[in-house]
Amino acid sequence: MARKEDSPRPRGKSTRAIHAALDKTIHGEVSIPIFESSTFSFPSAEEGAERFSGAKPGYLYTRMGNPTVNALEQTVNQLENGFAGIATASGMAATTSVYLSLLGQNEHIVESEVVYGPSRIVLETHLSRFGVHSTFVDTSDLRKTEAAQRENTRLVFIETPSNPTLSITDIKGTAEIAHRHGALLVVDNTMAGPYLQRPLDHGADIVIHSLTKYLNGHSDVIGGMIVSASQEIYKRIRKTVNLFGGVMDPLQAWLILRGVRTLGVRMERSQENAMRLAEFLKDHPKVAWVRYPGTADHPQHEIARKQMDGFGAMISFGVVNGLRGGMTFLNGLQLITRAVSLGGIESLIEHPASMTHAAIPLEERARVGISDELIRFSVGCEDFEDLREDLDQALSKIN
Ligand code: LCS
Repeated sequence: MARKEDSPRPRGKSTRAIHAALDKTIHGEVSIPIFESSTFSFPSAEEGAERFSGAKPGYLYTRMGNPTVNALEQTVNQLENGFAGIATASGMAATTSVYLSLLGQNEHIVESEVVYGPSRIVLETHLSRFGVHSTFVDTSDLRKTEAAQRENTRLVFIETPSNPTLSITDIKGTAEIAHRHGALLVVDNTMAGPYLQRPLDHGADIVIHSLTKYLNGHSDVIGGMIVSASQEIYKRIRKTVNLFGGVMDPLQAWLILRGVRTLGVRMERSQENAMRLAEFLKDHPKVAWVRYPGTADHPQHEIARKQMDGFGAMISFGVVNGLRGGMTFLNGLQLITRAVSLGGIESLIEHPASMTHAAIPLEERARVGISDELIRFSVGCEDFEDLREDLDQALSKIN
């Protein structure tokens, strides 16, 4: 159904997730077609030149834009209330494209000290080779973000909730600091997703996603997205992505579009499971501690309440007997799947210190709270009772 431009109020987020890609249809299709075409013909030589100069709209070549990929860009952009989206081959392609677009030699970035491991490693070991300077701080403390600003700071990059410690950073407060120092704020919104958190509404300039997670939701595709708040930022990043070439292909976009349509129901269901399981784990004698933004003892619970529509479906916890207890527990699970990644319809569980965050040196992991005993649990949409029973029987194996 075509969008009603004169609609008196913005559509709700579930409606947008379902309908945004189908604003314009060709034959009344209800699922977007997969445009598997690497290039697009021009009706005349003059029109080709006009499309290349930007004087006329129209597709040119799939690295620079494709209707199926564009439908996904439009959908995520509408969910994030942005100016425009740029789809990328993976979440890491989104992150590195933002770095490469907005950082140069002798320029500086302030980043959350706890982020998905590779987002940090790529700055420390690769962008550093090109003269980019980085400082990693606990951005859940705004005073630390403020103190880390330098005259050449161009970007502040936060991940909230953070992977895997689930720390929450105040987006509005961080945006004010970044802007006062002439820097842009980038938020990696992968761990919450736009159904629960829309950073641009709180003053961020750019949102990035690993679409591999909640937006796709079925653990079958890799993808990324960059949503910009303004045309100027969008144009700078679009140029870089087109030139460096880390773009998404149409089949990838179509699969993710199919996943996005159920975003609302998946988020509601997995979040409800997570809230109940966090309570269950807290009371379990074999569990040493639990971190979930929705419980009142989470150190930034009040900020989460202010800037999120819900507390999400990720839980971090430690079991008794440290690493050995954790390994016994993980090996004892029969339903919950031992695998990295998150945000799928199925529950996934992993051990960050030896898996997703293993490339960060031990002392640094310990300093920032990625302890050897931390277990990261991405709660899925299964029946609560089955998840509870599986956790319970695996925990009972720890001695
Ligand atoms: N940002 C966050 C917060 C992530 O968790 C990930 C991947 C990425 C960016 C990168 O996205 P990708 O290139 O994989 O699409 N997180 C993963 C994780 O926790 N386990 O496996 C991958």
